[in-house]
Amino acid sequence: MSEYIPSPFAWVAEQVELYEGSLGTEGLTLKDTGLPVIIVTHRGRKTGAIRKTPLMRVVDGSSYILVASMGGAPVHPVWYHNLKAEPDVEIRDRTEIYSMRVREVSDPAEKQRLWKIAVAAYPPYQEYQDRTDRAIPVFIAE
Ligand code: F42
Repeated sequence: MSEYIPSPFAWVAEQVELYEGSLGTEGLTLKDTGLPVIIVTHRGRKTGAIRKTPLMRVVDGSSYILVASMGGAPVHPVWYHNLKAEPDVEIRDRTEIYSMRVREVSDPAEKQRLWKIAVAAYPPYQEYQDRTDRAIPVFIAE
C-alpha cells in the first residue's frame, strides 16, 4: 500500500478530505459555483505515492472528461504528467468509485467535441484556454 501525499494547496487538500472522509456525501462542489466535482486518485510518477486531485465533473455517457486547465496557468498541472506515465486511475463520483484508464485525446475532431461538452459543464474552461498559450490537455477516462 503506497503512502498518500495530500496536495500542497490547502483548499484542495481540504476538499479531498471532506469529500472522501464523508464517503462522497459532502464537499461535492467547487466553492462558490455549486458545480459538481470528482476526485481522481492516481500515482506520482516520481514518488510512486498516491495523489488525489479534485476536478470538475464532466461526463460523456459513462466516460469522464478530465481537463488539465489549472486555471489557465502557463504550464500543465503535475497530475497531467502523472496520468501520462500511469493511466490507471480511480475516479470517485459522489458515493461511487470506478477503476478507469485515461488517455489524452489527440484527435482534433474528438477533442473539439469533448471540449464543447467540458465548456458547457464549466464555462471558465474557455476563459482559461483564451488566457494561456498552451493547448489545454483533455483526457477521457473509460
Ligand atoms: N484543476 C484542473 O486542472 N482542472 C479542473 O477541472 C479542476 C477542478 C477543481 C475542482 C475543485 C478543486 O478543489 C480543485 C480543482 N482543480 C482543477 C485543481 C486541481 O485539483 C489541482 O490542484 C491543480 O490542477 C494543480 O495540480 P497539480 O498536480 O499541479 O498540483 C500541484 C499543486 C501539486 O500537487 N504538486 C505537488 C507538489 O508537491 O508540488 C506534486 C505532486 C506530484 O504529483 N508529484 C509527483 C510525484 O511523483 O509524486 C512528481 C511529479 C513530477 O513529475 O515532478
